[in-house]
Amino acid sequence: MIRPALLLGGLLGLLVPALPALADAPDPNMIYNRHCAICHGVSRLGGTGPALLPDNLSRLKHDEAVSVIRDGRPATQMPAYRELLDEAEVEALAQWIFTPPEHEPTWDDADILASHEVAHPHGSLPDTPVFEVEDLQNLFLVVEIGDHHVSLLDGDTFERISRFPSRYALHGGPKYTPDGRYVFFGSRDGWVTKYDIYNLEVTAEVRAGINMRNIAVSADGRYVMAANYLPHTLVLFDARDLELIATIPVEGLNGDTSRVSAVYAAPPRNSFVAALKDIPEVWEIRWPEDLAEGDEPLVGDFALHRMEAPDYLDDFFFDMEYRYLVGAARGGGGGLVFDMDEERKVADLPLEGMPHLGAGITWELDGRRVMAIPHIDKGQVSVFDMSDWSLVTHIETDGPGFFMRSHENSPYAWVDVFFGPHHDRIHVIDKQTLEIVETLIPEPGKTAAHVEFDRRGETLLLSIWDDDGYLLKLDANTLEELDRMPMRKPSGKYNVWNKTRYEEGTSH
Ligand code: DHE
Repeated sequence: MIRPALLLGGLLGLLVPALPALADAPDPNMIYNRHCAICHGVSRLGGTGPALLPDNLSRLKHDEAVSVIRDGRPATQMPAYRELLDEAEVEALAQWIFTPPEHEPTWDDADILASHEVAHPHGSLPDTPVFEVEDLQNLFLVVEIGDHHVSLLDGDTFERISRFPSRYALHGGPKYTPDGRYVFFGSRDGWVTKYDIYNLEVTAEVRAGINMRNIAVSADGRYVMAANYLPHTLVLFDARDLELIATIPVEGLNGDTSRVSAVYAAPPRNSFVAALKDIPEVWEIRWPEDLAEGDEPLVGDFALHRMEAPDYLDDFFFDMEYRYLVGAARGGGGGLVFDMDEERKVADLPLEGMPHLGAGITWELDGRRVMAIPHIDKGQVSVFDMSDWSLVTHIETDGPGFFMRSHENSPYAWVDVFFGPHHDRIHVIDKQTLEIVETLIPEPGKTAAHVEFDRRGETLLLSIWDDDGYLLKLDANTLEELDRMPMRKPSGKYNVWNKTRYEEGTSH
């Protein structure tokens, strides 16, 4: 059984203190308190603006930080400070936000509870959608990271039904309830947002941590689990109004605490499975199966099962039955297959470098099931036979890739070339011959990445990953261009049907 929420704050220890400011040099701490703290929060933890801590800013380059402080960020509440701060002050501030704070910040149950807001209690909004579409299961959500918005599209007409602001820097796939009515978003800063698609309204929000990786929703749609890097916790919520059920401190059998790389729902097992970055264990948390509709879930209803893993495992891919997990060993030590029923390693996979297992997909090839995964540091897609985990082939690509996608009804698998000089290319792989049959360059110089199919696998959307980007709509069979839909740096797209049915061509 999980212990009731324990907090790690006091145990986390100190980080390297910031260097004292030189005489006459601008004092970024003072500048921050005067100009920034009101939005970005005391201790840089975030408020209406994002948290300004090095780990939360890992995707922002120093020069971008300078220009955001100086010139502001269009379409957000971040104003330009060029009139108020001189160049040296802007520079000092930009450097300082990338410096670890003197004391590692904490986020405990009191903080979680204080952040919790319910705009529309569960069941208080009408059950009939406020818009008309042919098929509610064929909707798409598109995350636009350029100005932190989300668009809702009709998957038949591809008309935009709504566009609404999101928390800063959503990451990972939004997770739908099984009926597709509600969706939960997770932000890098730890915010979990519940959105009612039928009413086009945010219904509840809560901040689960300071630096969060992703969220998962139980197969029955009743629980949401958040995975944090900081603090070292998993946080469990009641999905109805995002009420806190428990904070689970992640501490290994050896006494070390660990960041959580990601948490996944494993529907056939009625459990959440967590990948732990710093301890060689896999955690499984079973949700209660027999709770009546109106019953309040209690901490004791959830069972934590720790499995000792043969290595530090990061980033998971699961077989369709959720018996086996494929994990990447820490530090590029290859991949391995772990049997969660027998709690033992059953195979090593020849995966050097950094496979992106979370982006893996599967399909049938000559009567056997294969899985394919791209690599973040190598121009290669690796294909394995899942019956005996033998290598089928490595498909050479034009550079390291991030995302793969296909659909049961599509003959093709798509992989981008996210990194390196050829990031504007996207490969189309024939799922039977395992050969690249087409390489598209939709917009020379601009990253083309992340594909999502409509529920039937007939039409697909591809992101042109740019502030002035767009979604390219293509015929999934002929690859003919059908439309371009302007979007602000569209990243992931998520079709309700494909996601709620755990379609084989999509990441889970
Ligand atoms: Fe992601 C999913 C980890 C960087 C965009 N990313 C995921 C998931 C994990 C993960 C574990 C699956 C969680 C889920 O969907 O619930 N991502 C990581 C990293 O470790 C990495 C390499 C480094 C990091 O900073 O965290 C990383 N990811 C990025 C980016 O830089 C991307 C391109 C832009 C961004 O928004 O930060 C990015 N990651 C995405 C997207 C998904 C994702 C769009 C969902 C893909 C899907 O189709 O489901």
